[in-house]
Amino acid sequence: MNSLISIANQFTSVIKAMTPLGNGLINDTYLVTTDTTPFVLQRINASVFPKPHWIMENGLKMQLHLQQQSTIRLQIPVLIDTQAGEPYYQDDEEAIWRAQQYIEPTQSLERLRSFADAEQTGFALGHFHRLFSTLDPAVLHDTLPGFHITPEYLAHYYVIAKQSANTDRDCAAFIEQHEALAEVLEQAKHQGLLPIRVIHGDPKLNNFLFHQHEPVIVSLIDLDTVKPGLLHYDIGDCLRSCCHRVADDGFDLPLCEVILSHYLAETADFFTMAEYDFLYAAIQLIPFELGLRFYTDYLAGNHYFKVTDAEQNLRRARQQFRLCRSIMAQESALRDLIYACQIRVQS
Ligand code: GN1
Ligand code: MG
Repeated sequence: MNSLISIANQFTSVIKAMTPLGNGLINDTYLVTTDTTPFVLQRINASVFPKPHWIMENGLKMQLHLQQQSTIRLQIPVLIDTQAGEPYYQDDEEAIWRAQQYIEPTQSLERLRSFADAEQTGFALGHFHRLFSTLDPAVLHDTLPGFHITPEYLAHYYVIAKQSANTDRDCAAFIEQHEALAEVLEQAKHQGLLPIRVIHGDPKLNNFLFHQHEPVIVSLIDLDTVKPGLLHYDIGDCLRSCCHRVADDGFDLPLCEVILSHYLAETADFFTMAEYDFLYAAIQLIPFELGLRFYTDYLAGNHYFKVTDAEQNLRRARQQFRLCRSIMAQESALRDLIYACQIRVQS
């Protein structure tokens, strides 16, 4: 704790308390209470992000871009300099720490409470994409190379699986049976069918901050993976987290329809025909990809995602694969739903 406090002291002189914040699986996050404004302090996981200072450089470019936008309906947390005027602090072990604005009064949800929450989530993701649709993605660093490149996760899985004795037959069979999925978005990207845009990278439900007393989203946080990519990674990730029914790992179509229609209402004027065409593929792919990532990490000894026990990543993988099965079982209804949303926003 002593050293934590000395790190927080790099950003402020008076610290009243420091408490762990959120449920992130990668970085270490703390809420720092001071005698004035509280802030969020994070240690960036350098074994995941190869060049942590790029995250800060991207953050500054995003802030500049937002200052030029006229209507912004989401607060994007502002980075806070160290007392020495630096954008981050590097400790004796070379770990990078950064501070940012704590947005309140807000709460983050693990489950959507209502269709009104679903409307908000769809709108907020669409608004984020809209705000950054005019920022050239090439000006941003790729903070996490290979992120959401499913064929690379698959190739890595096969290397790890060969060396591991812990094989889970169901997971292994599921991956083999559906490995063709891995190519779909990357192929479309390489063929130039899907445009590269600025993406959030990790828009799962608990990264949307809802107002504490009103059913309104005020912020979208966790901007480490904002970088060039496909909107489809984000749409797939948002829907896999929001529409995941925990009781049976089923995919909730009515919630999906509400999220997607509010998302598309916000993005319709720049969303291309091909982007509509690949929506189903994305919704199916991202749970497959996350299951593959969890299962590979389980086989490799749990070095990437934080775990509480050695089997947690295996359980997480099974959940994602069940969710993926549920999506595939509802393919035709989901395709109809996507088409209905498309027609609605285009008419
Ligand atoms: C990781 O650390 P957290 O929870 O924000 C992961 C996401 C996964 C998510 C699953 C950089 O995000 O891709 O969807 O866990 N982030 C990274 O809970 O790998
Ligand atoms: Mg994250």
